[in-house]
Amino acid sequence: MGSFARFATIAVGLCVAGCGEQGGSTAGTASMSSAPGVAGSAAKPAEAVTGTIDAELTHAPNVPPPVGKRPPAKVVVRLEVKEVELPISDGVKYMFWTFGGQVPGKFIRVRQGDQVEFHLANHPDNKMPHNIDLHAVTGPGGGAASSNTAPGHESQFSFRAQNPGLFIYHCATAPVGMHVANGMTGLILVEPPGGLPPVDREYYVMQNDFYTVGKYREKGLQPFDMQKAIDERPTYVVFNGAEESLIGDKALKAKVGETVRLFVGNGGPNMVSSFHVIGEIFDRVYTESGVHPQEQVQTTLIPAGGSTVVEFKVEVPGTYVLVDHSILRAFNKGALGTLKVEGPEDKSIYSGKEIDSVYLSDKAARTGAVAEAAEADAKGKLTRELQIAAGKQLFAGTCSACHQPDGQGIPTVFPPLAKSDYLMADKKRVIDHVINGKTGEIKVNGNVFNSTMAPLSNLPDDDIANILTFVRSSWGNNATDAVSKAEVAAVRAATQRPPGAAK
Ligand code: HEC
Ligand SMILES: [Cu+2]
Repeated sequence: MGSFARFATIAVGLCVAGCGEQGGSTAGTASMSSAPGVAGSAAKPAEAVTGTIDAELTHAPNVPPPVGKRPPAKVVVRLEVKEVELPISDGVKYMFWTFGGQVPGKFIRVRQGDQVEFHLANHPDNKMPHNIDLHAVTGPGGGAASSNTAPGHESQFSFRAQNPGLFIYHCATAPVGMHVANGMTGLILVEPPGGLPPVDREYYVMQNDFYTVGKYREKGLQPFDMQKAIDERPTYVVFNGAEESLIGDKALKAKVGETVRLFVGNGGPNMVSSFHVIGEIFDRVYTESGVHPQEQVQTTLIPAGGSTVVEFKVEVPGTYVLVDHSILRAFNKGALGTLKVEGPEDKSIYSGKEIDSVYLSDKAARTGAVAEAAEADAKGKLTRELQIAAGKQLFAGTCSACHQPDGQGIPTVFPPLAKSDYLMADKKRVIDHVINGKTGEIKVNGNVFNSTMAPLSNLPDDDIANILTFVRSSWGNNATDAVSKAEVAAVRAATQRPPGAAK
């Protein structure tokens, strides 16, 4: 987004940072692998290691402080594997296997030339053996064979961080796919001597795909589905281990004029990410975390088991949406996060308005009510009030794009749900319209509509029940009863799928 000259300066800056201390050649010949004689490669004799540092590790989206100008050191990394039940979506839980207690694994930041002493602990309450394969390690298995660790035990190995770059680490215990699919991936950054050029904000974002027995947003504790994983049919594709990990209070933050650097990993196990930030153009992308930045990129591919570093200056305030631009993953599997930028507007760059529920969907109005209703339901204590609160959140984005946030619709185009005689006349018919859509002439409060509502059969039964309970009790509709998920399930069960349609 800046002038060409600015990039030239930064490119030189990177070479100074990345090559200067080792007196290597220009950035023009450097590469992430160790080409002999090239700056930042392993071909030179190792620099002397001075002192011992206990590595500070961070949970996403935070990253540890830069290495700065310090010389290579012995760095002690302590990481503990914990098997923990955590939310993956509102009201949906999953038994994650984690490096450090959350997904993704804790961020590790070292300097090229550091001698890393790695301690992998496996918490005594865990059920599984685990290990770690760091792509930053030069040597067979990336550390995996040296770190097989039973619950209650700890392993230790050491390696020299030879190559600069942003590397994935993951568990490589059989069945490997299952360990990775349960969340066992993280990032280790190996900074070049002198460190990366300073920026205003740095964040850690990791994409993963998850495979649950229940469909997307089916509530409760969801078991892992190995067959779906083998078939590469993810139920969830999310950033930082949960659908809402970068939403609301947890949005990434920046101020107008600042440069943001995202360290983005793709832990897979299966999906390749088309990483994009809606409303931004990446000034620089270190494609696949190689040393040569590509410039002016809209969307960048991140392989499974790979990473990228993107940098961009934010110039106008508002909400920027991180997505996997395989776009149904963003809107129907969860691969959506936000960056909130505050500061003065610049109407010459952008005159328009802030994004609304169209992009954020029901997350725009997230209140925690969906999870609350699901928990109450699991205990047999669901009330109509809890359903209304959950339905109100889900209505935003799911239905409001057409029927409008106040339920008034748009004359001649989208019928009103507010004070709708059609809506209130037949509960079963309305459930059927949401599951199966509706085409053709209908009369609402005396006005004729002749259009099409697409089926929303992808929504789980309880979400449809809660939305309709809300709608039938709002804006002058005065239902006194609720719509139950059993009523929705009954309509769904009676629905004939079109011949050949996917189940
Ligand atoms: C993409 C636009 C769109 C979305 C999203 C949408 N609808 Fe509709 N809806 C329509 C249209 C158009 C009609 C009229 C269909 C016709 O003319 O046959 C309609 C009709 C209806 C009706 C019957 C008429 C009335 O006003 O009482 C109900 C009830 C309804 N929708 C509820 C919902 C609910 C609940 C949701 C969210 C779960 C939803 N709709 C999402 C476009 C939409
Ligand atoms: Cu494991």
